[in-house]
Amino acid sequence: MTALTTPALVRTTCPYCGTGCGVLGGPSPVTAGDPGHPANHGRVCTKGSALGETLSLENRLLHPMVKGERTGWETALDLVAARFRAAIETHGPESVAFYASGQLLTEDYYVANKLMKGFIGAANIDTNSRLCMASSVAGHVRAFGEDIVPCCYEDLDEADLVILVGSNAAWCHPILFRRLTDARARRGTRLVAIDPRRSATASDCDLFLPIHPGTDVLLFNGLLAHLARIGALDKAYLERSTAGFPATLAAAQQDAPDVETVARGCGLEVALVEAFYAAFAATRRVVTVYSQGVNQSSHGTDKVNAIINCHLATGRIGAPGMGPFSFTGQPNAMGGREVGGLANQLAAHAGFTEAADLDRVRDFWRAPRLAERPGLKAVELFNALGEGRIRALWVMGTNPAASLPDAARVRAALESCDFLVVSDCVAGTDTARHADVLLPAAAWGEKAGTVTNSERRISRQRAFMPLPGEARPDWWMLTQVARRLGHGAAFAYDSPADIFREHAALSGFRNERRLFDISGLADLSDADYEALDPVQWPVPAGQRAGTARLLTQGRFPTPDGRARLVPVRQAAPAHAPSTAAPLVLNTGRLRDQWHTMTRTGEVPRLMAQAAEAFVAVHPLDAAAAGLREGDIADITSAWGRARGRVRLSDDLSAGQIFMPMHWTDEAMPFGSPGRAVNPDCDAVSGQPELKHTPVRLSPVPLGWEGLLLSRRRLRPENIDYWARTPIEGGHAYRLAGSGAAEDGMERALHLLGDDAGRAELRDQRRGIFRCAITDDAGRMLDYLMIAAPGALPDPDWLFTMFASTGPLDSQMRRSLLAARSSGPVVAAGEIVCSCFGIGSEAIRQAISDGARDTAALGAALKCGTNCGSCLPELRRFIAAGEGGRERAMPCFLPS
Ligand SMILES: Nc1nc2c(c(=O)[nH]1)N[C@H]1C(S)=C(S)[C@@H](COP(=O)(O)OP(=O)(O)OC[C@H]3O[C@@H](n4cnc5c(=O)[nH]c(N)nc54)[C@H](O)[C@@H]3O)O[C@H]1N2
Ligand SMILES: Nc1nc2c(c(=O)[nH]1)N[C@H]1C(S)=C(S)[C@@H](COP(=O)(O)OP(=O)(O)OC[C@H]3O[C@@H](n4cnc5c(=O)[nH]c(N)nc54)[C@H](O)[C@@H]3O)O[C@H]1N2
Ligand code: SF4
Ligand SMILES: [Mo]
Repeated sequence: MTALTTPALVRTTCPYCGTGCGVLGGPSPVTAGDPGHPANHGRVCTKGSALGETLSLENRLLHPMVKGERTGWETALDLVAARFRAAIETHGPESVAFYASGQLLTEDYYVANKLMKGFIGAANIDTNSRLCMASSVAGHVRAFGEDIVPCCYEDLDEADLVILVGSNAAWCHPILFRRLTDARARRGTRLVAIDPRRSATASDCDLFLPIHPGTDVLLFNGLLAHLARIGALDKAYLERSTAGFPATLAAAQQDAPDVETVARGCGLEVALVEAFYAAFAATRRVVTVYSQGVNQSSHGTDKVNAIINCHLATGRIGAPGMGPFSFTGQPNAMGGREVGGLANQLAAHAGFTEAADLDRVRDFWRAPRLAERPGLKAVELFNALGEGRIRALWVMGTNPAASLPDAARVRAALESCDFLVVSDCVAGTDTARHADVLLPAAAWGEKAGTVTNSERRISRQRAFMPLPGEARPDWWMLTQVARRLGHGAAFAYDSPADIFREHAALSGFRNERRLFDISGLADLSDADYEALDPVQWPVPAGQRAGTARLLTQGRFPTPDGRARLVPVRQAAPAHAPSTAAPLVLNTGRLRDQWHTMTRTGEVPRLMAQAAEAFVAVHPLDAAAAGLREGDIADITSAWGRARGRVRLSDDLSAGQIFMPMHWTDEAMPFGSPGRAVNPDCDAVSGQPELKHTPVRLSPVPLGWEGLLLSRRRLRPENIDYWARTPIEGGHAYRLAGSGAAEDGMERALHLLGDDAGRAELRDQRRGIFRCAITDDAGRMLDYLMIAAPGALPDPDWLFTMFASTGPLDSQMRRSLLAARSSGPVVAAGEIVCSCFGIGSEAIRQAISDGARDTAALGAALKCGTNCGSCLPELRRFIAAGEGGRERAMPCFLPS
């Protein structure tokens, strides 16, 4: 560890998930976990451990661009200001909008929000947090009077029962899941998963409830009714600290008169429901973790309140080891909520409903025309864009063409709108393609500011690399535009520290009730800010230390100091399956990818988990649709279409399919599920229902398939189906088409151009084609093979050959043309441990050779011994093998 704490290493924070791990960044560039950070104590997951591999400038946006032409900052900023000013003057302030991101730093976010709400004078700033945290925010506000996450990470260590609802933490918050499985090993914490899908998390929990999609409200209403029935409520707490209990219980009882009704409605065995209810009733230290299976629903806010109701009714909140705990998604999802980045919030946890709040923010900002009503929420905002009601839009730090629902419509709106500005770090994104102006943003490692994680902990992101090209931080661009719009005095910031101090001061300004208060940090000097240690809010005036746990006194930031139980009823999802669309499409994340893959999609070892977009299908549904493993399927809904490679899986029940959210047209056209996903939103939070869309599956008829390895980054637009994967030394392209193999050859050859050093093998009759292109020194540049569908060989040995930089010898050429490795090929199977590239086949072999636990697997293969993110999957292999010692399957059913 000493090597890691040399002065050259800079303490910063991981730019991925809301766990908010401390990372040491160095100039070499190296990255490692920061042993001194309280969120991770030095650990990092697969994505965090590969951060050093994402710092290349290959795909970066390095200069301002106007209509595809490079320009200077002055020209670009003048144009942005002129077009925003023109729209505001002609059509009013509500004709312009910002669409921001939980990946902005708090300082960027604060400036964007202040400019739009305080000085442009409309609240049309919304953020991708609408797709992510909006239902949790709304649920917190309904229950607590403010967007408060009461728990801290120590509660995960100290709980006796942890319920994960719609959270695949093993993949999405791996370091927090490690804390949970460590707590289980240390003190016997029991873990329950509630998810329609046997995710990596569900398969590593002690009890798994494979709930029918969208029925969480019923399950938790049933829990409340059950707790009342058996006398397990905390009457004193209810009386002293809450309001709304009788109506809430009545609603719950109407939904769930008995356990059998719940079991039927949720599609669960009665014994499973009983086991879960009994565990909750018998355990005081219960933490309920929830994430997108809860939030991304047309009734997401009700799901949140159904969960919180149970904690309030039993007083299981505000003490060690207990409470409702919404895991935040993005690195700064929480910071965005602090500054008020959502269109229905104002700033510093103030909303639009109270005149005093408006006055306070207006006075503090000295804002000439403060927005006085909420703006458009993400889905509405893009509808307005498509209808021409928004004339100028600035998208910063997010990729809505891929990540919003009904994405074909979003893409059309981006294309047709009057003026689109996109600030991003990378050049090619599905959204950037439509931009009039592209502004090059400083990336992680280059920019500085703060982020807040799931437990309200504010950590510094610090720069450890110089700004490349003409890239600039987002706060700087916004400030420059604000000055050009005539608001120079209010945006006279010279550094992130200036902005942070103002944000901290606003949080304490005439603050009588709100818990979000970091005014203790308002007088940080530049040096203090530079040295700021991770600290949990609130940090009220006169204080520098943070606060770990909130709501500890049974007092809430509501007018009467009481929490609200909210009566909720189970309702149907926005759209039910039908004969035209009989399957429910669920979407979510993979362990090794981050969102639209702009960074993780460039790292070969992170692409090893899945090379192409896929659709996980139950064998019965696949058979019904005429699909086999490895086929390509179209996924069609009433809104649009997506495409993926079929993976048979019984981790979902028949009737449900799952697609990862990560692929975009940059890596695989139609690989994003976004076009197919329905745009219905939760009525309270405005969060879209990204986890539940009725679809049908159909096979894509194929005449040929191909594999192309190339040093070049291509877009094989002339091919029906293609998917690009980075590999050592270049890129691999999976290709396929509906025509005859010969047609495939011609199309693929067209991509390669006329190169001299070419060796070919062509067999028209069998539809086989192979071609290797070398440079003058005999080194491989491109390699192409075409075969009948399903007949391509395992490509791993080819990748190895492609990675080597030496010239091809005659034996290599022969083996390339024969499409057969000269040495023995050991099929790796699906890669499980991406740190060491260990696949499922080797793991199964080691288990049948006698490995009985993850330690033995690690000793034999090294898998799981670096970042440990694959330990949940390794336990699953162990459990499935013979004589497995570590449990990874439901086991606390009543005997
Ligand atoms: N590896 C990785 N980690 C990430 C991210 C990433 O892109 N990659 N992104 C980050 C972000 S921004 C976010 S928001 C988080 C998201 O983190 P999670 O919410 O944990 O991840 P998801 O895969 O979106 O969805 C979680 C689960 O919800 C389940 N689900 C679907 N419908 C229902 C339902 O009706 N009820 C219940 N109970 N469950 C349901 C899905 O099957 C899925 O397993 O991850 C963060 N961490
Ligand atoms: N079907 C489906 N859709 C989903 C979800 C789902 O589960 N299913 N989940 C939703 C959720 S929870 C989320 S959070 C969203 C995420 O979706 P997006 O936000 O659209 O995805 P990202 O790929 O993270 O986009 C971030 C972009 O910002 C750029 N960037 C990174 N850092 C900076 C910076 O500092 N400044 C600027 N200007 N740019 C930067 C990156 O290069 C990238 O292009 O997707 C949502 N969409
Ligand atoms: S769990 Fe992984 S992705 Fe999330 S913050 Fe930590 S290292 Fe980064
Ligand atoms: Mo998210």
